Amino acid sequence: MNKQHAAPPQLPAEHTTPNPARSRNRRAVAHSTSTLPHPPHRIPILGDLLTADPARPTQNFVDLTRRLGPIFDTKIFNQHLTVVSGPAQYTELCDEKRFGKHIGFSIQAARELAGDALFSAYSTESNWSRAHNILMPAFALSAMKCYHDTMLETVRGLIAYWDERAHDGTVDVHTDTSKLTLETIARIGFGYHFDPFTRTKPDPYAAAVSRLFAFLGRSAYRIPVPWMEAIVHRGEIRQKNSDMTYVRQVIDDVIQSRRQDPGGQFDDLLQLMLTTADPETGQFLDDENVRNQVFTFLNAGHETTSGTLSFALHLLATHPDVADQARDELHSLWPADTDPDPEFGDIHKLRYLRRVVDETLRLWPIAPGFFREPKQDTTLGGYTVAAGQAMFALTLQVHRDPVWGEDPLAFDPDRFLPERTRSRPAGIYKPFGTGMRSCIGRQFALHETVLALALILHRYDLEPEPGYQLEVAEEFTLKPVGLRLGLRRL
Ligand code: MNH
Repeated sequence: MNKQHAAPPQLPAEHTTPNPARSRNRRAVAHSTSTLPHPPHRIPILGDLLTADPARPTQNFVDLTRRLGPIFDTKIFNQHLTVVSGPAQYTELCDEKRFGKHIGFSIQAARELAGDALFSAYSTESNWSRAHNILMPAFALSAMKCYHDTMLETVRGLIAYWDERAHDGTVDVHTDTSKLTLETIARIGFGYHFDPFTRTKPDPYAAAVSRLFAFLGRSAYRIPVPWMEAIVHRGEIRQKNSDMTYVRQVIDDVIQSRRQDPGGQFDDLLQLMLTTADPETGQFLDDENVRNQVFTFLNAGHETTSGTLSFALHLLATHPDVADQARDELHSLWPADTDPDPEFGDIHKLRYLRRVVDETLRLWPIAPGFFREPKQDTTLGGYTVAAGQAMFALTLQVHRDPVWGEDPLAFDPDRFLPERTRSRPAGIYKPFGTGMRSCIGRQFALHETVLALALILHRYDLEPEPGYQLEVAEEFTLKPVGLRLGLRRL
């Protein structure tokens, strides 16, 4: 069905928590979008549906930018979305005094599964600040020390798995990086082991979780009229409901057994959420919210990091000079003929490898943009924009703007040398979003990514598949399609 774009229509009101700002501003919104440039061939009722690209929505926005400029309007049925892709306007859109996170479109769909957990909460909901205050310390750079050993053990699981496959043919990169990152966040999040590298049958919990994520990813492509959706997609919806019941039950069982064992020694995120009060209000998170947070971490914490790893491996395989330079750095820590035993502090010594990751997230920001809305009626790029208006900060385009220099599409990790970073305008590099709603898991993702790449590069030579052309799919996040690499033990 070819009828949608990046931003699925909002769920009807009964599925969502009402947002007073939105209903108040509905009329102004319709008016202010009418003066913006928009895609050609717009028609009544369907809007820009016929020229939209449901499979590659944000890559299509990048193409549209060339024709429509730094700020333009798109419309699918009655849903407008203002796309902002000029570096100057993007930087303005990140001004927290005038703009904030917008909960609409796909994030509304996520609320059905994750409620008011960190990612999908309105900034004004008390559970947002409560969870933010409780969890921030667990995601500080210093906290990564506690997770380092678990991350290392999980990466070693992947390495052992790849060792067995290294001599015959190629590996399915994204499937395997996803196994790695889901396992890492499940262990660190709530002490759950999927054991994806040793089990022969799929874990029923992992299978349910991955079907739910896929369901969320497809929400843009279902009929936006609830009673029609219920009929046309009844099989998929029945599966979603039973998966959701099962996942809730598993998480609730873990929560219950923790509650019954208050003296037990656990040091995971779940334990922190169950035993820590918000320092500001003295309040605890309730069980339903804790369950939603666990589910959110499993989701937010794994697809993004696995995408980063997959694109980095593709770029390293196709730029052997960069891979060699990264290996030189690794060998200065761990000689080529040893089995590395990375310590927490080692990860921060790998400055070149970190630049490889930064540059990967520039060219392929796994979260290709984020939603914003004006706090009050204002102007942007010479256009009036109304309070509550749905806007999209198109990171994917800003990261490729000529402001990055001569050849913005070239993969050049040294762009992130401190002196070159200083010579660019600030505020044009935002792979982790912006302001108070930016990514809480940034240090977590960077530590895991650098650690995994270090062990992989130290052990294997990466061979691209002859003739492979990178194709990028979108399901909220970007991911490479059909990426396979040959691994040769070094
Ligand atoms: Mn993460 C928010 C990108 C890894 C947990 N993340 C965001 C946002 C971006 C983002 C962009 C802002 C979204 C918005 O404005 O609507 N996140 C990433 C990327 C990676 C990543 C590119 C990996 C690379 N994120 C992780 C990991 C975790 C995590 C790992 C958890 C372990 N992210 C979150 C949570 C939020 C978030 C939770 C919501 C924070 C909030 O709104 O308070």
